[in-house]
Amino acid sequence: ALPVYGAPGTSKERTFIAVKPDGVQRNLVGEIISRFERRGYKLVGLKLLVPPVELAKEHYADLSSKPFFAGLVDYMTNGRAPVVGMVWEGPSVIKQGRIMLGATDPKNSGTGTIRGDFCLSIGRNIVHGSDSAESAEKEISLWFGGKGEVVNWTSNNEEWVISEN
Ligand code: IDP
Ligand code: MG
Repeated sequence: ALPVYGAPGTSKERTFIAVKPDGVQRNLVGEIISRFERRGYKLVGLKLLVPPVELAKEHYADLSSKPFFAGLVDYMTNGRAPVVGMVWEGPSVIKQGRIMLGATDPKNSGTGTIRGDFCLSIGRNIVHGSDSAESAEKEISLWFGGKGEVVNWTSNNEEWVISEN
């Protein structure tokens, strides 16, 4: 059976994308979902939550020594708005998801990317995306590890979206 984190390098590759609290507060959930849908990616996981502090700390564990870490965890977990966590599936979704997001600092994000179109500041960059196959595996397991939280389903569009010939 396909693991929750998918099969990197195949048409079943999966990534973890999240609309952060500022993106939810600014009513950009639909816009961000639409961009992934219209590209042809398939939504296989979706939840709205105020993440527990321990979840946010584990999610950003590689940044724990940074000066902005405490503020980052507070921003994600203080409940002034929830996070929308998603798992998206399709060819090269990890790399393409990052390209669709734009650079970490929106001041360096191109117009046409989510960050380049909708935000201005590195501390309020509205969206998260896994940066590698290893991160995708870790993050999908962390946010969607419960039984049945990621749904395997066949899109009737698939033959019109995915072919190598
Ligand atoms: P990414 O979100 O593009 O993968 P990372 O380097 O993994 O970028 O950083 C994770 C998140 O931490 C960023 O999206 C941003 O919200 C926050 N962050 C990164 N660098 C800074 C900073 O210098 N100041 C404040 N927040 C930062
Ligand atoms: Mg990152």
